Amino acid sequence: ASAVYRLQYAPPAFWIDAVELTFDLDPAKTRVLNKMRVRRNPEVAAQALRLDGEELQLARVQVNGAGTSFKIEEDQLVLENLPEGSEPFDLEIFTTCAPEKNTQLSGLYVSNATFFTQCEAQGFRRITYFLDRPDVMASFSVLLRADKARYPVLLSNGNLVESGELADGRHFARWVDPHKKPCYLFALVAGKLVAREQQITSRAGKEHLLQVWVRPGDLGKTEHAMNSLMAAIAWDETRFGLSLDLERFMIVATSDFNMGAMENKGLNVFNTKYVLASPATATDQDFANIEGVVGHEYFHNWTGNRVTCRDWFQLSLKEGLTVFRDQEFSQDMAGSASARATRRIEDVRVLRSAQFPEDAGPMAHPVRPDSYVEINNFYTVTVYEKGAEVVRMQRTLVGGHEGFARGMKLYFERHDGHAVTCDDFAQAMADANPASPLAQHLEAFKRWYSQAGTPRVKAAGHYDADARTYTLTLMQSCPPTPGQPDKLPFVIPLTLGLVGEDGAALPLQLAGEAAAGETQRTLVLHEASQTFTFEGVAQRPVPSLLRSFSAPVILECDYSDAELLTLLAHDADPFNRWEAGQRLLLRVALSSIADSAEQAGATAINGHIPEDIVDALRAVLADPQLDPAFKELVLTLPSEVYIAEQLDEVDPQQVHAAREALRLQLATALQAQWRSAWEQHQDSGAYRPDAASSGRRALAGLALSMLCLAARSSGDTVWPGKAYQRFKIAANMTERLNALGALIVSDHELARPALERFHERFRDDALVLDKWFALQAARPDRGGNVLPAVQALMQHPDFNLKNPNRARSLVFSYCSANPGAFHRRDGAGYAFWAEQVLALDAFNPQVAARLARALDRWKRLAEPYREAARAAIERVAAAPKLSNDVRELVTHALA
Ligand code: HT7
Ligand code: ZN
Repeated sequence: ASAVYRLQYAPPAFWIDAVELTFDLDPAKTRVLNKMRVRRNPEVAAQALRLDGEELQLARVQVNGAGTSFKIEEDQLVLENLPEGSEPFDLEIFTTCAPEKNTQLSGLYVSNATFFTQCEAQGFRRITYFLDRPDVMASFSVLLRADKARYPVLLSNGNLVESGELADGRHFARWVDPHKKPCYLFALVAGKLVAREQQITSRAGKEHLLQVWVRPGDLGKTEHAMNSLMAAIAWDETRFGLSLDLERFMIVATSDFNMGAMENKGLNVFNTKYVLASPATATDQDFANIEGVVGHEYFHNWTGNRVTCRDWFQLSLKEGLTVFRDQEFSQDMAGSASARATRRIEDVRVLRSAQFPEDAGPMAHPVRPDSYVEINNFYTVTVYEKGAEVVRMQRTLVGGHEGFARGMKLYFERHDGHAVTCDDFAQAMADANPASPLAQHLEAFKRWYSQAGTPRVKAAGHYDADARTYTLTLMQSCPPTPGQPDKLPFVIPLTLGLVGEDGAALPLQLAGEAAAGETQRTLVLHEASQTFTFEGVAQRPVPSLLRSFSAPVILECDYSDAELLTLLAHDADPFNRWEAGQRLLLRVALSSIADSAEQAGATAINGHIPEDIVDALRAVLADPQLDPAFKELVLTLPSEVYIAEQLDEVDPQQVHAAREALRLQLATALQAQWRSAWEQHQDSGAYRPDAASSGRRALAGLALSMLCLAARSSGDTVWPGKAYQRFKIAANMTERLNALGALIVSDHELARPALERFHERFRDDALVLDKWFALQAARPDRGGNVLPAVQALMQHPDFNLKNPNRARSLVFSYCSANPGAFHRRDGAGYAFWAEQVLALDAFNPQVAARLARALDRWKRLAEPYREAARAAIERVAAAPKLSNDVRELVTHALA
């Protein structure tokens, strides 16, 4: 397949104003009658109508009620003899498809005897012939007909306008969507489902019916999803004045889904993982994820559905903005300033451990890509998470909440009901805030959309004690990325403070300014190098730069350990307090790796965190003023991926060994504090998933695993015994999994019976079984034992590669979340990866392509890993039959 280019965008030659779809649902052969009201686009030269279609059986085509000539060219139905002029005409197409054979889970498919659709990005063409592009927006009317006993519930977008009985035990339902939409937002669901219902009245006084549809046994696990939906609706009304524009809003859960969820208008389809939760079966993380994903999909109702993308290159227009909105929502739901900061740290951790590597690898692409072969490969952390940071920077550059709200208002005034571009969004933000730095630097700011790669900002400060000035020079650069050897400067909002050695927040007064007494401000970098001089600086400051991670950049600053310890102890910005701790630990990890590299072949690495750093971490752990969630983050070492990102050549085993050694040192050195942390943060009362309670459980969980780890080296059996006991009597899944994880991480013999009990108890709960598989795939490797265990689990009766959640729980957990076990010197992990990519690709290319990304960064691996990784990728590339999805990725990887 060939690439599509952003600059080749051309408006459609025809519009489809309205579509009436009739489905006769049958798993083996579903019949689809598609009646469209079509007209020529007067702004485009006359040409043939080319409709997209994939794996469809075509039975009939009629124009204005009469047969017509047509051609099939590749995956398009081509109609040349259409009425001329601007009058609309009726085009009727009758096709069939086979939902039960649809293993790709794109288009119309069957899961657990229920019909579902997934149309984004290009799944609608697998249902009927259509102009499958987001800038063609039509009114949809949908008639569903099916056997009533097997499919008692028939759902589609919009309002149910009619339903009733038909002959032969069949029934029907007609749904009309009051809003025009692109076909990627179409959905239908039919099966045996039940709903939790909630009637709400909006602030505007309108009544709405909310429904969460699930399989009958799952109704008891829908309360949190419903609460999250109600909270999201209220939040969007309060925060942005955006209300629900439908009488009915439905969420439906399916256990077979390629991604997390889908924002179809009024009928969101969700992976069960992001709907179902009970204290006994879901962790705090699951509860938080549900809140975030329910919010995300709901927020798309405005950012994505009311205003949609002109073409798929603009994907971040809806995804970056909606991730930003869901992150803000989750922060607001977290409550306290400290809990908000914790959420921010968590989001930045994802960005740095997933997006930064993407931006530095073969798949690096701008937030608004310039070309693609398979659009599904561009649902990436760059488009989503970096895209959200680009929106966040715009908020900073228009002065915060109020300026941003003004920009959003103008964006909707200008573009409601239209398909637009990332430029349109930034333009609205700037126009609504004409005096802002965003408006001043708009063209340069938009390089965040067009240039790939993570910028580096090098900071150098100089304090002149006599003049009481502090001069800060900031230099930016960005490494080359595929197809973009040279970069122009970015516009970087850099929020900073100056911290005195005594911990005081120093005033920030730039040369020539009147004293305002502010202790935090945002500088706007827009040149390759800029110097700022602060006056009236009474003592030597430690610069606290990039507070709250004000831009997605790598900040290089030659901090001494003492300076970082000052920030860790005193910075008023919780993000930078955490960051200082991470910098200290990263530095130690990197020097251990360098030492072990010098003693070639060394496998045992001793943790050597200097005593003053251990003391500082001890102080954090023991500080009664600090939130438990924050402590847990500070005491968690940088991930192996993040450590590896700092190296030019990576020996994953060395990275793993270095991190393990530091963990063991922290476990042992802080035993007394871990003990108190465990004792002080025991749950009492009913389970609540709020940020404060989750934070306590997170710290208790980390403490328990550290205590078990320390016990492992001392031979003590008390803590593993306690962990096993807690595992057995745990009051909720978070505690149970934390206890089980502590036994697994310390490789204690009690892990085996615990895993057996866990399986026995939860064997009928698919989402909990996923955790059971994931735990075993991500366990620490001892002498190469994880790969054979994973291979054995592939034969387990509960394993099923065809179910994406199960595949992710075992195969992805091993290949992507367990570097110490995956990167084997014998290359067997990579051979397993190649086998699984090919096996998945035969029936579900989207999922296969996700797994294919696990070896993106192979070129940085040291030998013997690099050669083995290359061989595995080449093996995939040489497969006789490969999807476009996987082909595009391996081609980039080998380029
Ligand atoms: N907008 C949704 C994207 C999505 C998707 C894309 C490709 C293939 C399958 C998919 N399922 C959902 C999800 C979201 O960002 O809200
Ligand atoms: Zn989204």
